[in-house]
Amino acid sequence: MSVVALCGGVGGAKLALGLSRALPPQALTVIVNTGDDFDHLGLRICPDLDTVLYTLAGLADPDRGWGRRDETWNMMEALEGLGGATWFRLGDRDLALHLVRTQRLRSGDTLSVCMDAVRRQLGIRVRIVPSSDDRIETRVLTDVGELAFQEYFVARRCQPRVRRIGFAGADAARAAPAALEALTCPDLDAIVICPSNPFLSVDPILAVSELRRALIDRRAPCIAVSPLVGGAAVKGPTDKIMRELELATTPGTIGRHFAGLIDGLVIDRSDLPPSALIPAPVPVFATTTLMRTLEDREALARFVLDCAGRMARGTV
Ligand code: FO1
Repeated sequence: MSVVALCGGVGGAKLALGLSRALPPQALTVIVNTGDDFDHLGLRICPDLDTVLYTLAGLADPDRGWGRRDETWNMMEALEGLGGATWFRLGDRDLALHLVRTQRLRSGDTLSVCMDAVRRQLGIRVRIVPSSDDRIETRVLTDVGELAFQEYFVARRCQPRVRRIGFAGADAARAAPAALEALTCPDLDAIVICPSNPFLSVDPILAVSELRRALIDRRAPCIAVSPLVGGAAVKGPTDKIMRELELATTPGTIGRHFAGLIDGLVIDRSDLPPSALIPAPVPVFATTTLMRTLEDREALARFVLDCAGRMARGTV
């Protein structure tokens, strides 16, 4: 059994956890967005990789959606006292990961090697792989100018109106070796696009041409899970960005956004229109996609894998 999940931050990480419990963990490879990554206080920060890592290690803070549980903020307090930048909050325990990663990268490790060492150290058997070991920077063009991702997302709390989203460095970025290998392996059974923000979290992964090509030439069914519930994002600015890009906040938009790359779309029952006919280019499967509990995460994972299995057998 071999499954690949494409994943961004918190929503994607929840389904990745569900998949890790519905599968033999070593059968799952999670390819994670690196467009949010940036250098801050001399450290290399990789938010979506860390959200997936902490989630799969059972260390994620259940409320914040990023960083570690049982966190303390003494370093932040001391930094404030020294007039340092505190707009982007780094917890004391979380800091250890940024220090280890930054030291490894400076010693010549690729991001893939670094994350593989850290996930093994934390006892995680799921492979956690960046989309690329080269730098890709999500740039958000807004009504107040072009913003770096964390400036848009954290400093300005997603308030500016989005006009266009770009991924600096993506054209030259090579796919991370383990990501390309996972997507092109002969015994691949399913590809899952997790319910992350398609525009901010999935597109930077697809901007890596080798990964997009591997999806176009896929050997296994690819199922996308809509991040919308009732036409709204569960968390984050997905529906706000859709409105600002003048896109309908419906599953049809999600299906069209991934046209050519997916074979099925999983949506929440609340997004079924009265006609139940979704103008999506692929078969649509309705279920409950809101994941409140661990059981919800696993149930959605099993549902998605069942859809992929039915598509592979041609029984859809
Ligand atoms: N998000 C915030 O809204 N405020 C923060 O202070 C913040 C700090 C932070 C530190 C480490 C980390 O891995 C993620 C952090 N995030 C923070 C989340 C980050 O902005 C992510 O890029 C988003 O969650 C989008 O995926």
